[in-house]
Amino acid sequence: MTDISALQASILADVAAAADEASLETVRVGALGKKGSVSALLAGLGKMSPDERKSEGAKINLVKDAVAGAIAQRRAALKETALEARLAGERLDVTLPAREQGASLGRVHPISQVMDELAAIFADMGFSIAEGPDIETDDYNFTKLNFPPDHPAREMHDTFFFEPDAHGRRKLLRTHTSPVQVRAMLTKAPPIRVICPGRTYRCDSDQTHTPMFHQVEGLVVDRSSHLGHLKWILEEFLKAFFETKSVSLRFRPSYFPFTEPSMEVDVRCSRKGGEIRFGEGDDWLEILGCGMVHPNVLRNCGLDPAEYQGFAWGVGIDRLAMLKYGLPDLRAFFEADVRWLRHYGFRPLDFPTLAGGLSAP
Ligand code: 2NL
Repeated sequence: MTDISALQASILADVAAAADEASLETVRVGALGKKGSVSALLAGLGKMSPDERKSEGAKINLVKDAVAGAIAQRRAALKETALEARLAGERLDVTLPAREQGASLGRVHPISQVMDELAAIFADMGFSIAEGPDIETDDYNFTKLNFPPDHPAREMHDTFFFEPDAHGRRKLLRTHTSPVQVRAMLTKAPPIRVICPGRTYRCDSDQTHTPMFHQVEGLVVDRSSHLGHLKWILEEFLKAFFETKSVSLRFRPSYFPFTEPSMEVDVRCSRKGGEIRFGEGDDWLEILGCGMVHPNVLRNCGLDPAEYQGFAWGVGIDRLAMLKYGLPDLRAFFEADVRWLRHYGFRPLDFPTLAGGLSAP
């Protein structure tokens, strides 16, 4: 074997043996670099006779091409292997359960938890959930709901109004979620079964009132919906929500502009040592307001009261959360104190289901 072919064989062996791109580069520099072995042969051509130079030059160039080709091939192979190894290492099984650490970091606010519980309870009874804007028109918030023009809720000191527009119309922060039900009646054909949870606003701020609070309202409209249905739904709702075998309810006559008749509902409870329990005792706690949808409201929302009737109710979510989870101070709900949330919040993956138990899955 000539020196040249021995050199070629040795370089090709080194190329084949290079285990990664870095060692391949070392082989390349050692052969084809400025001071490389093949480059040294080429540099030696200058000292040769023209004939020698011609035959040796051709041989050396063949070696150079063979080496360069082998290096390119090896580099491509190494790149592919490296990519395959990376892909194998980065493979992610998205069906694995979330890591405990991530799941234990955040907390679900009690209000969000209660909203999720309400969704689970009412979805099971065939209700859908509707949402609407926080900024409403006077028409949807008051007029369509049968509030007379001089009703006190329309005063500046009760409701947050925006500046009037060019036509003198003032938008406002909705004072209840009823406008969402108005939108439902205007856009859907009965039978209607919706619950509308969301933020609501009133100019009110003391121990038990915050300017922003949360409400859930429910609405059922059909040809023959009646108070019997309403009572059953409220009973099932309160039983499921407070996770008690039975509840007993007391309906007292009341007044709302948008219902007739209107009622306030008390739930039987016991109060011992500052703890409220439902489904037992001789005390009563006012929990919600309800009634049959006023014929004017049906008419204002495009439904013929001679054909359809319905019932509705409204309940404060914040108070529901306080009662169920024993949270003493409403104002702490909105202080965004992470220590409070860490204590009273819920684990994010423990979302409520009827089958798994609402609050203790
Ligand atoms: C309460 C009382 C109530 C309603 C809300 C309603 C909505 C429409 C039509 C008729 Cl669109 N009624 N909602 C009815 C009765 C009572 O809320 O004390 N909430 C905290």
